[in-house]
Amino acid sequence: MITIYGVYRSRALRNIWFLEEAGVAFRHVPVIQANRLKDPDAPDAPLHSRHPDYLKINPNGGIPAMDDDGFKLSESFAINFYLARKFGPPIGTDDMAESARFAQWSLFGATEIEPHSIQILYNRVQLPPDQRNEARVAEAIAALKRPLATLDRALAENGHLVGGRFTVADINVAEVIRYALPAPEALDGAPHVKAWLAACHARPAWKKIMARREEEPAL
Ligand SMILES: N[C@@H](CCC(=O)N[C@@H](CS)C(=O)NCC(=O)O)C(=O)O
Repeated sequence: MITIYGVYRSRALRNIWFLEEAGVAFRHVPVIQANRLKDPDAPDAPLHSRHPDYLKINPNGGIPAMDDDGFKLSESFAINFYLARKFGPPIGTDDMAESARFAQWSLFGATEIEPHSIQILYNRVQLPPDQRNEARVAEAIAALKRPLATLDRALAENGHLVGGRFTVADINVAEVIRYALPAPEALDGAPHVKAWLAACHARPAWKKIMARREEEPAL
């Protein structure tokens, strides 16, 4: 059985979304980010990303991680590539060219989008208000213009990134675009991205995991 380590309020959501879309039963261990705890070393602290027991699963100490009957894997996108291969279509694939396209779009998301979109999340939502910096948000919005235009052109064709259907590529890229939503103006020049993201977030699997995320203690 597959175990996913990591709370819903983390990149574990990418893997949980995949599994829900594919209808795969899994075990969930809600490892929390150590930096969200007041005292991670307290004896009653929940299992967290820097706990020695968790470092045996992911020596780098980030969430998510996966264990599939003893096969341990970290890195959210690597886990989704594994799941895509293991469970195949429609969310994954058996086809080498589609697999390569999954990697192309996911790495595009990880390298061209996430470094900027996450600055929007930090500086509009996650940092304490006195540490937020609007100049960083403006820089991020400017830096996102080119990759968002590329994504917009790709989505204009048929509303999906690979194979004309909803796949792991949509999951991985939608998850990094989501970080930009605290600055909705970032998507102003990208109508197809907006429509695609709304369709991704209208999916029953997404609604289900968002409901579970809301139930999770915010701390
Ligand atoms: N590149 C990694 C990033 C993992 C990561 O940094 N996760 C965050 C939560 S979303 C985390 O674990 N932060 C707390 C920590 O590093 O201790 C991935 O995509 O899995």
